[in-house]
Amino acid sequence: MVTTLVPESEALLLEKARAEGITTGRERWLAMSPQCGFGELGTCCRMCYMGPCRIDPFGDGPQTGICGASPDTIVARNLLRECVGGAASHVGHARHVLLTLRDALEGKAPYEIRDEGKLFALAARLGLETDGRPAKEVARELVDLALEDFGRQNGKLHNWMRARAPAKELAMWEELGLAFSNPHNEIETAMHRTSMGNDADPASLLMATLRMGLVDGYAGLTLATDLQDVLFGTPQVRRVEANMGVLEENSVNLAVHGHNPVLSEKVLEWAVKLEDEAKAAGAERINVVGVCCTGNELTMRHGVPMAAHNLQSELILLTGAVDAMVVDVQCIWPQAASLAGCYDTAFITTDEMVRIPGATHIEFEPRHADERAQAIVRAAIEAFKKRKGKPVHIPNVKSVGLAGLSVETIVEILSKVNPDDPLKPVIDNIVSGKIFGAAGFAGCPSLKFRDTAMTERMVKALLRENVLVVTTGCTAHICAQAGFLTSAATEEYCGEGLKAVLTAVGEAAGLGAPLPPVWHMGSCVDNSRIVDLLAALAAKLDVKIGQLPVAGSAPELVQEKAISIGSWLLALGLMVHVAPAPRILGSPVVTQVLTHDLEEITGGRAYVEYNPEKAAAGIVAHIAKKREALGI
Ligand code: NFS
Ligand code: SF4
Repeated sequence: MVTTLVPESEALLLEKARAEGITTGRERWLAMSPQCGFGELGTCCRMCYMGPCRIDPFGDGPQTGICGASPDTIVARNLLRECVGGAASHVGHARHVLLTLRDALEGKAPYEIRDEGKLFALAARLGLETDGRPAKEVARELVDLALEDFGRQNGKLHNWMRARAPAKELAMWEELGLAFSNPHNEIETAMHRTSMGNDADPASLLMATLRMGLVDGYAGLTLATDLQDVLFGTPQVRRVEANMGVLEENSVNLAVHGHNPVLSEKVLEWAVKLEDEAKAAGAERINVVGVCCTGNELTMRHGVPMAAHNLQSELILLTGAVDAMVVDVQCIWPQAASLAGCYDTAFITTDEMVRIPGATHIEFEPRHADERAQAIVRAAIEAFKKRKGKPVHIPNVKSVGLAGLSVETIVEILSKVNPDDPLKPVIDNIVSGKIFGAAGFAGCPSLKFRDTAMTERMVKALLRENVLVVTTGCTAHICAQAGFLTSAATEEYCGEGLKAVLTAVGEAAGLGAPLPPVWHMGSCVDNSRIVDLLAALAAKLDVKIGQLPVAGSAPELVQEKAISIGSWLLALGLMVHVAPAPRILGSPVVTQVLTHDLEEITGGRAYVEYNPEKAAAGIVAHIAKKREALGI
């Protein structure tokens, strides 16, 4: 019997759903169980219409597909296609931000450069002349370099990767044939490669998977984060609130959900500008709250409350207090639109590519951003008028915490300890063992692991062992809700060494309290910030990232995007913990390579463990091994 830890706030809303005859993901998941074993093992092939083919894992039935494809081929092809799905999402996101910046520079979209410092720093890394030049001129050249990456057909190295990848790793990737030129070519080739009758060699398919991880890393995550900082500003530390209790009964509650700050920044801007209209409608104010990653974007840059992670995107609607949920791309459950229809909630889709039955569509393109954002905010005010005076069920729970820890802010905080060499105190404390190591927690909340609090228990177990934790994505929401982004968490959960370091840094930085033990570094695209931080530490020690005493974890894997981000981390040489197992176990070769042999090639290794305490212990053991190899 597993002890379930459904938070009280969620339990009440789930009960409300049952009473109202509404199903949530939980019921749909139970109805789906047991889930298909062939699917879980990755040995179901649908690449052609002689199939679908599936491999009998017990050895009695077919051991190859009708065309003779082995389970290794089938699994490796499926994995690469998952990776393509993830990379395409992030590359699409980054390209959208890029085109917005281009349009803004041409005076065609109402956005401006908010962070010239970041622009000039990036431009310098890309080899552009910056001295004494106007920001706009430099930005135009920066945009051209990024656009060139999407059109190049001469096979030359991707500009952004060349400028942003750590040198030692880039050299390794070029040697291994993992460097890429044009992300769109890679995505096309991967789909071509995996279609019926092409690549059947698991080794070559796995290399393509790692290369797709790099496409995600540099043409997706890094490009998106870099340009978002230029357009919207580099995040600064701020105090934020989290959980569904941030909704306000008497305000217009406008939830932004999805990923792209090009939309949510404008919605926030107009929510402030149109506040008087909300007041005229009888509301106290307009309360913009964040769901999932676009929530993290606004949290990091403006301190907007983090209302809900992905799994709570249904629950928050059950409160009846959300006047509008406006969504852009990725992680949006179609069910949310139907659920919104049970209340006075306006469910608004905005991207031409994301249409959901039951939703109101207000197409949002950057060129008409102001006009469309006003329409969205006004739709929320109209919905509030209908909802006003009706009972709502806002759970009385919220937590507080610090967010906004971009690499720039972390360096700024550390420079209070050592102005000349900000990273030195971290390195010294790693060497002394006070900080045993660090772990990056990214990804989603999964129904399969929420009730046993997989993420929270892993984080607690690691902090006890003096492992510092950084986090992004919906995992950051989980950590915020658990109270991990606070000074109190340092006192409560950290081992003595880590506690001492965080206390000293907190004092030096003028917080008057310890620094939190879990650092909120942003959205899922902001995993690029984590890699930047690791790259800076590795460069200082003159080692590869894979030699550092660190590991990554997607403790509650849901999305294909986690597969592509994970592939980037594996290419970088990191150990990546994941649960549940990726769909590879039906292939002895793929399983062996990803969990063992890869360590000899890039240094990376996938590690599957479903038990939170054991998973944390596995990470600690890995960190210990890395420390030993470094002689510390
Ligand atoms: Ni990341 Fe963000 Fe959340 Fe998971 Fe979805 S919002 S991009 S995929 S569910 S963390
Ligand atoms: Fe079956 Fe081969 Fe077709 Fe896949 S490609 S469905 S294994 S025949």
